[in-house]
Amino acid sequence: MTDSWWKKAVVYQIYPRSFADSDGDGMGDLRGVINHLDHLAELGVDVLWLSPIYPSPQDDNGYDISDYQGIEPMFGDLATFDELLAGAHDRGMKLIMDLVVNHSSDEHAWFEESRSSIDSPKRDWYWWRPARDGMEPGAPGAEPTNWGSVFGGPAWEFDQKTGEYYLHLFSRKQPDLNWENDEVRQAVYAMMRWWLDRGVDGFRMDVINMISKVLPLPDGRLAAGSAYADGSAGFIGGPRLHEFLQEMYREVFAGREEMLTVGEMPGVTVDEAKLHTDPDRHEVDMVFQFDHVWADRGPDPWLLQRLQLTNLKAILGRWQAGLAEVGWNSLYWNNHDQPRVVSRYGDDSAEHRAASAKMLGTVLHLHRGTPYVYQGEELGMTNYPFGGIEDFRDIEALGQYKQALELEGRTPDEVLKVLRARGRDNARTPMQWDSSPQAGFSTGTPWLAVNPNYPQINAAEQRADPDSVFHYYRQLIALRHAEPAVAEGDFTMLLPHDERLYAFTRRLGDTELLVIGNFSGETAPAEIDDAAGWAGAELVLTNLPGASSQALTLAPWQAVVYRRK
Ligand code: TEU
Repeated sequence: MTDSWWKKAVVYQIYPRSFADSDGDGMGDLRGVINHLDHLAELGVDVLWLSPIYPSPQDDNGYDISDYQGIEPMFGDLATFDELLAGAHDRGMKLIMDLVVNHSSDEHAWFEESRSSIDSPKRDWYWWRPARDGMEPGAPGAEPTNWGSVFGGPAWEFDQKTGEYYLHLFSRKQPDLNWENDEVRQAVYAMMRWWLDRGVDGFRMDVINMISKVLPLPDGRLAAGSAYADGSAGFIGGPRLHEFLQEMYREVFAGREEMLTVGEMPGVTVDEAKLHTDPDRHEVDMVFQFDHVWADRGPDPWLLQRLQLTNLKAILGRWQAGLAEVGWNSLYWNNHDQPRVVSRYGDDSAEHRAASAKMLGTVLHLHRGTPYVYQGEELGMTNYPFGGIEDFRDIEALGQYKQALELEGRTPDEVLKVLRARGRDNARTPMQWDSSPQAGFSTGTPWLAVNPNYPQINAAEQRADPDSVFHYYRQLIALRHAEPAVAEGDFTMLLPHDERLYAFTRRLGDTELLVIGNFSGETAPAEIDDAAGWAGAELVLTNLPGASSQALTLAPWQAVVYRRK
């Protein structure tokens, strides 16, 4: 889109079921979001992204949609939604919706019709296939391909009624829509236009790089010790993906220049992302890539691997360089699928939590790209102290646990260790508003337990404390708005081999910024070539003002941003 207002914007992600509960049923809702719009306006964010609020059986917390043009009753109704949209717009914030169209719910009318018979006019709207040649339909191993589902078990569900299987890359309640079918695509575009006509400002597109499948659907590679194959070569960045996104642009976005579109693309490469985000190609404004949140993942999914800072820098540096001239990056540490970054790449101990949360925010927000803040990140919220599997609610955690134990010979201990550190429920515990019971999230019993650290970590306390993570995030966001070099400047990575310091410069015209973050609990000198040239530069921002007397030697978890002209 030609008007790139989103280059200086910051997006805030709301996970509605965990944000604020206005009616005491333990589940967040739209009225709860309305009640807290001032918190978001005070933070200074430009755009709100709402995770799915459509009618849904909630098998995957709303990423299984049974009606694309309505509101889930437990979240509210369309009138409340319109009020929320107006409330955001009144405060100068835009609002984007989650678009989940790789799959629908199995309870969507489209799928119910599709599964009703082999001759249904909507049969071809989903991926129906017979059993593997010569095998008994429904028998173990007779699935049309050997693909595993992301949430454990096979990616195919046998349907008794018609004797065929349907594809579900995620849960069996999330059948994949068949984007080869023109009617499917037109139905999706019509639905998108309906929301835009209602006033929404764009979409975050769920796993949008999986909508085009390789034909015929190919078997995947089966790794030693896994029950099912990784089929991703058959559906990530498939042959018609660019064509579909360009068609969507023409059918939905052309002529609506103020929109924001961000495609969630697990496994996308830099080269592909450059094509997707080249403004002249009219696909999407930016993509979510995953390389930097997979940086602490080894070949064995059930073995925790520590982050190597040099690896993180190599990854993000590659993305910065790759999209420097053409295209645009999105920047995130957190979302509803990731553990809390302060617990993951920082230090969530009482001593270093606030400093490391601020340092991580600094490094991210000073990159070139559009930063995303996930609810609670602006407070430095941490992972939850999960015990056994009964503490988890996430379908991914439960499904993967079952598969690992039942089919892959893993022990509960080794799997739980990884789920506690990396599981998605870490991000999904209720937002911590104040120190009243249930952190002010709900007067009832929250659907997922509140983190017991809420008396120490909550919004009310941080809004009143000028040194809090909240006020530091305010400053970061304000800096992007005020300093063009943050939004527009070029990016140069420094110290690629340093295991403690993350350092880079940004330059726009005569203005140059130097950003350094200490990813360690040790004091660390930044041995950059041009150290002398930075003596006397203006210290624009630091998370540890008392520690900054020694220029370019950083205290544990310190971050500094210098500016010179
Ligand atoms: O997630 C896509 C995705 O790839 C996830 O599988 C993610 O990588 C993984 O869960 C990390 O542990 C999107 C949504 O963000 C997620 O919440 C949904 O469950 C999923 O799509 C299906 O809609």
